[in-house]
Amino acid sequence: MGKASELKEAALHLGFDAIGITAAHVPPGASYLKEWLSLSYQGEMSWMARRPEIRSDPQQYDSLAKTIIVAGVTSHQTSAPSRRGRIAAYAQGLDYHEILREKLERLAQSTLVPWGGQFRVCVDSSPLMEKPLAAMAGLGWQGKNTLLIHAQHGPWLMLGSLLTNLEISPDSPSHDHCGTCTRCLDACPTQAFPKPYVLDARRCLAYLTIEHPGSIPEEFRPLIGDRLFGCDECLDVCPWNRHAQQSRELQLSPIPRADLPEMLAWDDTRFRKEFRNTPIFRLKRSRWLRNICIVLGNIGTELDLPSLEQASRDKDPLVREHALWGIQQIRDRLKTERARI
Ligand code: B12
Ligand code: SF4
Ligand code: SF4
Repeated sequence: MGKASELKEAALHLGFDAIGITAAHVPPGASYLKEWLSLSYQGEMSWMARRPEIRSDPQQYDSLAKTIIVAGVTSHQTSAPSRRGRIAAYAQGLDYHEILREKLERLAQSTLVPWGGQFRVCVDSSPLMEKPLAAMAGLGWQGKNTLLIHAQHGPWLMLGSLLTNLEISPDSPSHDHCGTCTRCLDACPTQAFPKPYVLDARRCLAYLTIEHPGSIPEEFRPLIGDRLFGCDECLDVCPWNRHAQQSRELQLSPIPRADLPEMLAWDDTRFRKEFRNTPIFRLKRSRWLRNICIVLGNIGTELDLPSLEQASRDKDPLVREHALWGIQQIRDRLKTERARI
């Protein structure tokens, strides 16, 4: 069996849902990164703007890299948790970074190392453009929502890579199958796509609820709806979901959560204890409570007012500000409802 086939068999054995191989070249479209940054679409993710020439060229990141093995695990969840407040599918269980990192490490130890190769594991946070590399490795194509669309798993693959100094025969790149579809562009609650295939992160609810550090601009707060963490709108509507199956990765299965008013009363120690090893942990208590206040402002009732009032006296000014907004939203709603009776 050739190296490529051996790698693929080992990857499927480890629970990866997709794997592809590409030479460590600059992916087509990488030059758009500079254009994207020049328009400030990265918002406050200043790490995205650091050394773009490295991010767009894997060999500038690791001069020994000859091959990139890109692998994915689907995060698709077919049932919705019963509690109020939605969390993006990829973040409902344990942290995918650790899950993928461990699998990639095991894949490398069982294949690349016995072949005499060196390797580097990259999951999300390394300066690489994972979607264009995955497309180059034949996993799928970058859709109009900018995500990597896999013919079977749709937009749900979470990606990770192995960079190696070995030469392994590459797969052929995939072609775009979006056709005339515009469902993701039409479904976006904030119109975050200035044009197909381009995302202005500053308008994206995933950015606003996860990456944005401070106060959330008021224009976006009602549009957040009941989203506590991330947004799956432009994934849910993709027709390439039709064959997508529930993730078989048990570590990504949804963890039961407390109700919103209960979490609003948690101190830092409790927050850390409850969310350790999950993607929510890196939000820290401040942003998590900020998000809960917005969601309660959008969907809460009179019964949620006491917990918001307590939060409006929190030691954290970000929490206080958003709690006051939430209270006002609920009161306005109650007033309108009473006027109607
Ligand atoms: C920064 C970032 C974000 C930002 C910006 C997203 C973005 N689209 O750039 C924010 C915080 C908004 C975000 C949100 C999400 N993210 Co994110 N994110 C990243 C990260 C770290 C870098 C992405 C990047 O390089 N962006 C820069 C832009 C320029 O790159 P690009 O989107 O590939 O750009 C291409 C096109 O836009 C096009 N293009 C750009 N300009 C132009 C101009 C013209 C004229 C044309 C024609 C084309 C064009 O060409 C570019 C190259 O192909 C990657 C991990 C990684 N290291 O790659 C994860 C990653 C992309 N995220 C991921 C996920 C899951 C999400 C969310 C689904 C999470 C959620 N449910 O809330 C959302 C989805 C939102 C969306 N529709 O993209 C996954 C995607 C997996 C997949 N199947 O595609 C990744 C790969 C993480 C991982 N390891 O799995 N993310
Ligand atoms: S994740 Fe949500 S807000 Fe962001 S681009 Fe997709 S639909 Fe729009
Ligand atoms: S919803 Fe349609 S346009 Fe958007 S990524 Fe899926 S197939 Fe492409």
